[in-house]
Amino acid sequence: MAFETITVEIEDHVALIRLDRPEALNALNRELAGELCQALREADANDKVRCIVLSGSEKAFAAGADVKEMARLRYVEVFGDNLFAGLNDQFAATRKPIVAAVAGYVLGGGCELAMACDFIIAADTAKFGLPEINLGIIAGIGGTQRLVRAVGKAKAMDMNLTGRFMNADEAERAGLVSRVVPAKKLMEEAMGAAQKIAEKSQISVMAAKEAVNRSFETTLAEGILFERRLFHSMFATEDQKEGMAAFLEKRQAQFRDK
Ligand code: CO8
Repeated sequence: MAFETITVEIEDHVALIRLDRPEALNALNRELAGELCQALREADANDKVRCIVLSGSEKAFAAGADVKEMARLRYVEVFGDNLFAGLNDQFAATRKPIVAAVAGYVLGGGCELAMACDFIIAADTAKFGLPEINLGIIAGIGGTQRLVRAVGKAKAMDMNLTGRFMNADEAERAGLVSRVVPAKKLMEEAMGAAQKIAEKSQISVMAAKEAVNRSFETTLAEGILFERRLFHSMFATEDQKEGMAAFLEKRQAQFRDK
């Protein structure tokens, strides 16, 4: 289906979803949130898609939630609508990996969206920040929670309380992003990473994602047990047999997601 605020292309098993509200630096409004949820749901359900890349433009991944839309809202409306709760829920429910490819402004809800992805590849032009504090509000799509887990309390507090921006180098040093590349190479790098993931057995990819995400929700002992059980379960798959046979026979594995 045609979307108004995002574009979706599927190429070689990778769904590339781009935020597309250039007039507002891709600010997240309710329409965009709804369309993004739908696109993620559809990509997750589409057998042709094995990995998802979420991106914006060269100027902005997204400059936050749409202040023009939010400014007039009252408590009863944001509470009643559970504003943006659906986005967090949809990211949590998506089983295929989501790679964020970000450039330019990655602010507020945009930064939170990037952090909801499985990992972030950043252009050297990326600027990360949680400037909600300047608007008399706080982060509301996970910024106070996920940033602490990504970079630790000191920087997370600094960003949440001062609203200062972090450049791509600082973000990489702090562990917020996995790679920084020249802006011109961003999409090539992100699509390349997604293609690499798409080549693997989807069963082991989804299991690895589930296991890493469990580490945020549980104790180390429980997480290690969860991982071991998933690891054991891999031996019930044909892809484990194929992956190991291919290694021993010195050939490329042909995974069939079975
Ligand atoms: N919302 C709406 N419109 C925006 C936004 C935004 N967040 N950001 C930029 N725009 C619009 C501008 O209004 C402008 O449009 P117009 O010309 O019609 O006024 C256009 O995009 C271009 O922006 P600028 O002219 O400001 O471009 P600059 O290059 O001068 O500045 C900045 C770029 C620094 C990014 C600047 O636009 C800015 O500070 N933007 C706002 C950043 C911000 O405060 N983000 C946080 C928003 S709040 C939020 O994200 C909350 C998330 C959690 C909600 C959870 C609810 C439960």
